[in-house]
Amino acid sequence: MPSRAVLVIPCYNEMSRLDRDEFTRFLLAEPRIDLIFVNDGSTDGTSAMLDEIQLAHVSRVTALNLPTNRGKAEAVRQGVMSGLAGAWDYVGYWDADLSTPLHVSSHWVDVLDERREIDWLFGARIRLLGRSIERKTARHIAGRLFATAASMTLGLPVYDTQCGAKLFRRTDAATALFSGPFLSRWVFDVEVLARVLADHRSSPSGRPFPVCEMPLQQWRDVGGSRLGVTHMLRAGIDLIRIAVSMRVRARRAMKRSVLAVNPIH
Ligand SMILES: Nc1nc2c(ncn2[C@@H]2O[C@H](COP(=O)(O)OP(=O)(O)O)[C@@H](O)[C@H]2O)c(=O)[nH]1
Ligand SMILES: [Mg+2]
Repeated sequence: MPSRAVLVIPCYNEMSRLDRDEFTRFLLAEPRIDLIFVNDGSTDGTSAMLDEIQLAHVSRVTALNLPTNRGKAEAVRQGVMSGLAGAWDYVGYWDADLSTPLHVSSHWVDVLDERREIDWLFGARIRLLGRSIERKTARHIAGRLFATAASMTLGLPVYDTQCGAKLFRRTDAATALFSGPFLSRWVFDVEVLARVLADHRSSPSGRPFPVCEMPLQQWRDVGGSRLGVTHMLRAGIDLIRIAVSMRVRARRAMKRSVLAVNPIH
């Protein structure tokens, strides 16, 4: 039996941006991949639009509604929890503006099928000759600064934590990872990596790190982003909060292992 996957699409006031025809084409062309749209308390007609899409594809599309706007992290988390509770082999999340084309997810399902040692695939927007990564210069620079800071914070050679396209294997570890709310509304992908890293360090099996970044052939900055300067400042502050929480968690784990070795203290 072929593997089945589901993509969570977080939507906040996406009525004018959501390319309904493209989603329909994808559903018809790719029977292995279903969709869960999460309406993040939108105030435009997003909710009604998602209900219509769901009605047109009842067995393939779910539309969840959050009554108030909770931010991308919580919208994704709610959708992912619902995906993990289903029977899909792989769960992912994908930005509604389709900056990363949907057909990429088909290739990623094949990769997870073939490479059993990998649990996570992250899209990476790397500008190289022969690829089409279209990003405004200011956003490219801000994005690269943030990505470098995130990589240093995590101590991992990750290139692009913030690409809105991710797919992962449904495992108990993944379920645990999404069971608690994220600290940050936007840079939760860094938290996801921090949690995967903590899991990996605590397992003595010596297996390879289970995350693989997938350089994209094509990515375009779709207009209408509501991510402004204040969000970017907030992202910086959130990165510091994540770094502090990683330290606290590592210190606690170290204390636990010292107590386990030397129970008298
Ligand atoms: N701006 C914004 N986007 C949200 C929110 N909740 C979910 N999203 C979704 O997050 C994804 C990325 O949003 P976008 O504005 O394109 O951000 P950018 O591509 O990082 O500039 C889209 O699918 C949005 O619909 C929210 O509270 N605010
Ligand atoms: Mg976008």
